[in-house]
Amino acid sequence: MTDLIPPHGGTLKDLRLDAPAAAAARQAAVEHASWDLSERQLCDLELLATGGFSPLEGFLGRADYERVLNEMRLTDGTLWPMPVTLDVSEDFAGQLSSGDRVALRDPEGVILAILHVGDIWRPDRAAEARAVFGTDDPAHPGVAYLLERSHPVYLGGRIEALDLPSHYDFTHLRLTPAELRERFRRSGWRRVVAFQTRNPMHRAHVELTFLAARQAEANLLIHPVVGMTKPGDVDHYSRVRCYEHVLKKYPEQTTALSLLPLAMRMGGPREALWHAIIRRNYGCTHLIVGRDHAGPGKGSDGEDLYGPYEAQALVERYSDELGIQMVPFRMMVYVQERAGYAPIDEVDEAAETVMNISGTEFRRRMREGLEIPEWFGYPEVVTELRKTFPPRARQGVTLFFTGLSGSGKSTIANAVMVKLMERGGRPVTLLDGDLVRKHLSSELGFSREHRDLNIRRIGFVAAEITRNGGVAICAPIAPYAATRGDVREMVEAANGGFIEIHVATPLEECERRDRKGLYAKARAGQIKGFTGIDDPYEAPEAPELRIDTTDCSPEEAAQQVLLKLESRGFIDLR
Ligand code: PPS
Repeated sequence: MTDLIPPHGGTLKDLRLDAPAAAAARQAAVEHASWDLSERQLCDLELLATGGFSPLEGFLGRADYERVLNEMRLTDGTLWPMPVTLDVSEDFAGQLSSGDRVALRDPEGVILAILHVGDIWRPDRAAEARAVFGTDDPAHPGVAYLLERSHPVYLGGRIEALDLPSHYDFTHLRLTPAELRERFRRSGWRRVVAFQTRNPMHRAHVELTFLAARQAEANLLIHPVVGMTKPGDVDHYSRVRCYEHVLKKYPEQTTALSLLPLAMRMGGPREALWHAIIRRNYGCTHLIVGRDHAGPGKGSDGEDLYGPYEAQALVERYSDELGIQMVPFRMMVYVQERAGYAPIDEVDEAAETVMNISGTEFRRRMREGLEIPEWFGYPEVVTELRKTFPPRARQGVTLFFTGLSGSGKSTIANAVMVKLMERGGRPVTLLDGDLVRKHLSSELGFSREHRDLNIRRIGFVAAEITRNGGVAICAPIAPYAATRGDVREMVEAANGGFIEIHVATPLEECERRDRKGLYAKARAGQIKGFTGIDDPYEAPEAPELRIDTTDCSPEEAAQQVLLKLESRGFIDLR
């Protein structure tokens, strides 16, 4: 096999200043405007600084940006498929002119780089989405980021890096392009095939990478992205622990693991080209491009946004100028008769039995604590993932009671709390409306704005309790549907359950009980903006449970909640 590519990938543009120059630049920075980098910008800066984005020397200026959008090239003609831009607010951009310098800071305020401002412009972000991602459908995570989260003005310009963003996790695995090249050189690795991933690795991935390395007669680099991946992905801490187990499955001295602090855009074909250039910069000679590489999933119409092998086709088209070769791969499946894996296009599906577990099915089995067959996953990896995704019976959960004042929320919530404490097994916290207003929200009143703030605070605390495996029982009025929806999102993002219980006791009954005498005062005009009287209550349309306490005792209501928890798998009553 001929070596088409010089080993270890051409000239690196390392943008870091030496120590004395960095110290001088840091001192001079007191004069500059300061910009606090977002999570995505921090990732981009790190790859710019270390040369992961060579040949870029900073954030793209306007002419480069436009040519990248239209032709995937910088103005000097170099292939570059992805805009790497610094987006800032209108107000901040208003203070700047071309020629100024800006101190770019991390969230703690540490100056990481100086930007020499060149162009300042207001991009058409929807047009950018269509050019880069082929769509402006916000179901595409890259589009959603661009349209909903990025700032409206771009700053282009050269960067001088003073420090890399600090990382305290897995520092032994965070090799820069120069360090990785050096490691390959020392080990005598002249051909290295990189495997890009944002998911935990199972047997199929190991088989695929093993075959790819054999085919390319190369050593293997597992090079997972640990910057930003697709929303909803497994967190990188859990994934890296899995990769460390998987590394032991390869023959010794053949395979390395290093982490890539890239912020993915889920840009499919363009992103695959970008990944190839980045891996070339890291000293690799080959990149595996599989099915649906860097795929964003489905659009709002339920159709796949890119074809499964579109990324391979685009990388193939530019193969002459990339400086790294693609190892294209079809999906690997388990073939029962062979008791082993094979690329799907090499299987005779009429004569052989193909087995596969989709990502969705895998997640379902994990959630329900079901068996994961050994042909699919390594037991060590499954055990690791089970720590992160315990079965429902060990997950945290939020019980969110909502309803009018006097509807019975607190009474049922207290009864449920006591029942759960009696059973044991999970820590239980009650965030009752009145309790929260005393301890968390004592300065708030009952305007819409204050009620929302109150509910969001409850949501934040409930999400943290849920994340850590506890049961959070909340019982505020929470009159607004949109705010309740936000709380649901916060809790579900914390790897736990959210059960909304509408305590639907009618207003007449609440008013008849009037246990605190507040309805009488509200009717008399002594309390203004009282929920149900002169302030709205938006009843939930599809709560997990609805209870009217008019003819139902607290014990019976609590029992309904426990049965709901059981039917959802969060507790086992038997
Ligand atoms: S909210 O809307 O969810 O922020 O309300 P919450 O924190 O649950 O507080 C409701 C309790 O505050 C008392 N209270 C009022 N409720 C509604 N409207 C007005 N204007 C109001 N003023 C005081 C009332 O005791 C509520 O308690 P519960 O337990 O619901 O009866």
